[in-house]
This record gives sequence, structure tokens and C-alpha cells, in this order.
Amino acid sequence: MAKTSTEELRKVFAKYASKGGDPNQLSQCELKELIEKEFPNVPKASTIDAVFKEMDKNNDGEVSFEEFEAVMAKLMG
Ligand SMILES: [Ca+2]
Ligand SMILES: [Ca+2]
Repeated sequence: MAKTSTEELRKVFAKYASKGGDPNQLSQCELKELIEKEFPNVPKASTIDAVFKEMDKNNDGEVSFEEFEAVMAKLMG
């Protein structure tokens, strides 16, 4: 995936966030699946924990779209 728009990010976020728990929040498992399937070029496995922690600004254990978008924008330049 080359350039990803906010709209595309929103679709991807919704697809994975809705798998379990709160449909508007990504759990760590959901984030892992999202990155592995949609962004395989993002460094993975051992760094998912770090990415999740970086995204979860308010430390509630889940990632909202705003938290997700801020870090993805940075990861993708
Ligand atoms: Ca969820
Ligand atoms: Ca959060």
C-alpha cells in the first residue's frame, strides 16, 4: 500500500476494531492483525507491543482512531 488516505485508514481501522470488544477501539490483538495483514512492510512481531504503547496515548489499553491515525501517519511518512 503506497499512499494511504485518512478515509482508507478509517476503513481499515473499522474493519479490525469491530472484531471484538469495543467496535470503536483497537485492542492489541486487533492492532497486531491489522498491521500483519494490511501493512506487512511495517516492522512487526516484537515491535507490535512498542507500536501499541506509542499509539495508546491515554493508556486505556485500547487504541482509538485518533490515536491510530497519528502514529500511522508518522510510520508511513
Ligand atoms: Ca475492538
Ligand atoms: Ca487509548
